[in-house]
This record gives sequence, structure tokens and C-alpha cells, in this order.
Amino acid sequence: MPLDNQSDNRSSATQAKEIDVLVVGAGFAGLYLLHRLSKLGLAVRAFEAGGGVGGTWYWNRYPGARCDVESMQYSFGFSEELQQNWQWSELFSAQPEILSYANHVADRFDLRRFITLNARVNTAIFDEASARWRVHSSTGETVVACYVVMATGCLSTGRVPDFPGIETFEGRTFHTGEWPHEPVDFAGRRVAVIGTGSSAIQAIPVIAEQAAHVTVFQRTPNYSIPSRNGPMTCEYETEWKTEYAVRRETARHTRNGILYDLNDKSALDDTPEQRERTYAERWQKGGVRFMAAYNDLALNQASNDTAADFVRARIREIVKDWAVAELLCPKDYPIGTKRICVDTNFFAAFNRPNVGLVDVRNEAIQAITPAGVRQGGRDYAVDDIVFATGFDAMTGALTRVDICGRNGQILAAKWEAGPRTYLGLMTAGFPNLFMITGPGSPSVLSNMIVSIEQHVDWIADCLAEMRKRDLGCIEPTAEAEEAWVAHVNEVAHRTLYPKAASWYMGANIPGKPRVFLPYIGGVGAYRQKCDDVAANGYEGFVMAPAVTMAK
Ligand code: NA7
Repeated sequence: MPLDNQSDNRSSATQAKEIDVLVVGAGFAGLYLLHRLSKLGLAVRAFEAGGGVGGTWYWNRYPGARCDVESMQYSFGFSEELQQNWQWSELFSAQPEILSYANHVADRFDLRRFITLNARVNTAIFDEASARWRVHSSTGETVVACYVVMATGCLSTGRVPDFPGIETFEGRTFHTGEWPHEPVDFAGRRVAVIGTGSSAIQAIPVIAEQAAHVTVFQRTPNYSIPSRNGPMTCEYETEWKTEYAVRRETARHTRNGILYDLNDKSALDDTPEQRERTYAERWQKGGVRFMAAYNDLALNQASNDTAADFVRARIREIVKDWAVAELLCPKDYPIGTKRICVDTNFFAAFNRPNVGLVDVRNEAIQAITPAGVRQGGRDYAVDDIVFATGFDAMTGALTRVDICGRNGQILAAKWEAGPRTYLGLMTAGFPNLFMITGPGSPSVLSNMIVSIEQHVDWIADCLAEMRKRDLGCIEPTAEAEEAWVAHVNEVAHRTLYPKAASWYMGANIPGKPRVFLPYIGGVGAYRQKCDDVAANGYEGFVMAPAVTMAK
């Protein structure tokens, strides 16, 4: 590693073609990586495809976009000054405020000097002779790095289904994950929204307030809990800020990195009346804490049914048209096994005279025509189409890059039957290539920022340890990887999750293997495992001295 002259390498890092670590992505993961690694004295740089920092929050600017984890928790805990100084205006912050926060972090920790914007990484090739990665970006620049960290996000590769005739549409089209930067005016327009996942559920009520008419094309109804969002109160903020150190540490050892009141008993241990009270109380408080009403909702179908019944009853209560309410009620998968949604007035939006629902479950969208959407033999004339059709989750951002490891092996080919990682951090055959919140780690089943911090800290500590021991090459063994993949799979199949055709299972992408992508064993247990691996001399990894760079 070219680590000499550490005190001076910050200024040179921005110019250097040969560096210690190349970070791909400048979302929350990339930003914290740059902070930690530069503090270690490593020469770092980041390539970011977007025109600004913030990752998910840079791209997902659709109306109503907001986080469904409370902002006091969906924020960095690594800096006491940052967490004390920053003020959130709402309980669940909207996208513009979260993006401001990302920009604030970049400025506050002086990270922009490491970041090249509008630079998409297309190729990363490992050169075995020199043990270096050669990384090419869309700007034409090539960087040589000892380590590459893919901080590319779990939901960053948007997907529009290849509807026949899509290119013929004469109106405007949008994807929620690649929303224009200029305000989009829907006033007086007829809008089609395709999809009813989290993004659509947030966007539909807001678009419906502006548009002349909104037609929602729904394939699978979703369970959604009201957020009960509101302004941040002084008392709530002070309570959190006073307790921050303890609360953050506690959250790091919970099941999903979010602090809320888990009712540690089975739903079946309560009488129906008690259950009703418990669910009603949580529905009233709002947010994902609903799923912590009992400890076995993800494990036991009979318990899960009680929660699902409760939510269906609420949908039927809110939505006035009986037939529409029935269509909006999810019935064929357990609650929580597709990402639970959190909304503001989603179901109530269907009581508006300007919102219609089209069921495309049994009869798929046939075509996009120049004038709109054709389904069930009927043409729906629209001016705009919003594709809220999701992402190639967890693997898409990694496999779209041409990543070539040892012996010319391509990552996408290695993962053809599903991703294979050790701890979601690395994959065998690709030395010195790390992933942040990669497949096989809790990632999307957790508070992403808690998981990002844990991965970044683990990698930073690992690189510091390697430097101390004068090592420069790390790679998981095939055996460790095999055992971890089996464990991830085994734990997932102990739950109800595989029962749903979800993006957790790769089911939203035609041809993608049905493999449960994240690790469901829990953030706390996973952290312990990673810490134990490090404490046991990086068990399951092979570490070797750096190879002198071939000239
Ligand atoms: P999601 O949750 O993947 O939702 C995508 C939606 O689009 C979902 O309702 C899909 O139905 C629907 N979809 C996808 N393809 C089609 C076709 N061909 N026809 C009709 N409908 C289709 O993405 P989001 O952006 O809402 O949310 C992603 C995550 O971002 C979210 O969980 C949060 O973590 C933030 P399906 O359910 O597949 O039947």
C-alpha cells in the first residue's frame, strides 16, 4: 500500500491515479467510508454516477418521497457533534431534507475533495500480478487501487418492465428512482401510476392532489401502516438527543437496528380482544413498530394472520367503495414478507373522485400505446406515466458493473444462480473487493444507516489491522463463503419471508434466481458474528502480504 507520507496524502489523493481505496458511490455509505478511511491516512477517492452526493436521496425525488424510519434514528451516529447539531423538522423526513443532510455531512467532514461526480464505474479488473484493481469510469478516467469498496446501494438500479410499445408513448414518462430535478407539474393531467410498492404508496396521494386524474395499475396489493408523521417537537428531539449515546448503542444490537417497543410474546398468547387492543394501539402510533406487536409475526402463519386480518379490516374501514377496498386488501402472502409500507393517506386517496384502480394481477398490462396504457382490452388514455416499478434489488448495482476477479472470473457470471458472499462483505475470487450492505448481510431488513456504519467500521478496522501487520491482500475462502450462503438460506427458510414473491427473493425481475437476498438473522446477531470473525484473526478470510506493484 502506498501509505508513506500519510500526513500529506490528502491533498495528493484527489489527483493520484494510484490510490489505496477507490469507493464506488457517494451515498451515505460512500460518505462515511471516505470519512473513516481518510482519517486512517489512506489515499481514497470516490466515483459517483450522480451529479451530487446522497445516493438514494439524490435519485428518488418523486412527490411524497420520505424515509419510513424516524429521522432521529435514520441518521449517522458516528459523530456526537453531528447528531447534536443537526435538526430534523419532521418525525419522518422528506427527501429534500435528507438530501440536505447528506450534503451537510459531505461539507462538514470535508469529503467533496475525494469525490468525482458524474462518473459511473463501468469496469473493475483485478490484476493478479500487481494485486491491484484497475477501475474505469464513464469520464474516461482509470484509477489503480489496492482496494475497491462498492458502496453502490441496495435499491439503486431502477427497473422499467419491457412493456410492448413502451417507446411509442407520446406523453411524459418517469421512474420514481430517477426523478427529474426540476419540479414536475401534474396539474390538469391524466396520470398513470404503475406499481403499488413503497414508492407508489407515497407518491399516489400527493400526485392525486394535483392531477386531473390518476389511474393506479396494481399487480399486488400491499400492507401499509399509517406513518402518523408530524412536526418534530422540541421535547421529542431533546429526549432523543439527551439519550443518543445509549439509544444508538442499544439499536446496534437489536433485530433491525431500529429502537421500538418489541412486545416479546407470541400473538397467540393473547386473547383476540387483547390482540385487537395491541394492534389498534400500534396502528394509532403508526410506522413499522406495528410489526413488533408480537415476536412471532415473521415466523408463525397463524400469528401473522391475526396482524394481516387487522390491517385488512382497517383498509375496508377507510376505503368507501367495497370492490376497490377488496382489491386493495393483500390476501395471498403474509404481512411483512414483502417490504411493509408506511404511508400518509394512501388508502384514503382511493376515496377521491379523481383516483381509479385497475387490477393487473390476472390480466397483465398488454401494451403501452402512443396515448396511454392498454389492459384487459381497454385503453386508458393518459398524459403521463409514472413507473413505480422498483429496482433490481441488492445485486443489480453490483452485477451491472463489469467486475473481473481472479482468473478472469466475472462477478455477474459467478452470481448467475444467486449471489454468493461471505458475510455480505466480500466474495471469493475477488480479492480486496468489499461491498457495503451486500447480499447476505441484514441491509434492507434493517435501518440502513446502522448497517452502513457497521460495515464501514468493520472494513476500516480490517484495513487498519492489515496495515499494522503489513498485509495487503484479503479474500474469503470458498469454504467460509459456502457455509455463510447456506446459513443465510437456512435462516430465511425458518421464516415466512420466502412465501412472498418479493424483491427480497429476486421475484420482481424476470429470470432472476429466487434466492433470499438479505440476511434475516438480525442486526445484533450479525454484528456479533462479524466482530467474532475479526477477533478470531479474520476467520474465514485469507490475508497475505501486499504484492509489490509490477512496473
Ligand atoms: P417495489 O416495492 O419493488 O414496487 C414495485 C411495484 O411495481 C410493485 O407493486 C410491483 O408489483 C409493480 N410492478 C413491477 N413490475 C410490474 C409489471 N410488469 N406490471 C405491473 N406492476 C408491476 O419498488 P418501490 O420503488 O415501490 O420500493 C422499493 C423500496 O424502496 C421500498 O421497499 C423501500 O425500501 C424503498 P409486484 O409487487 O411485483 O406484483
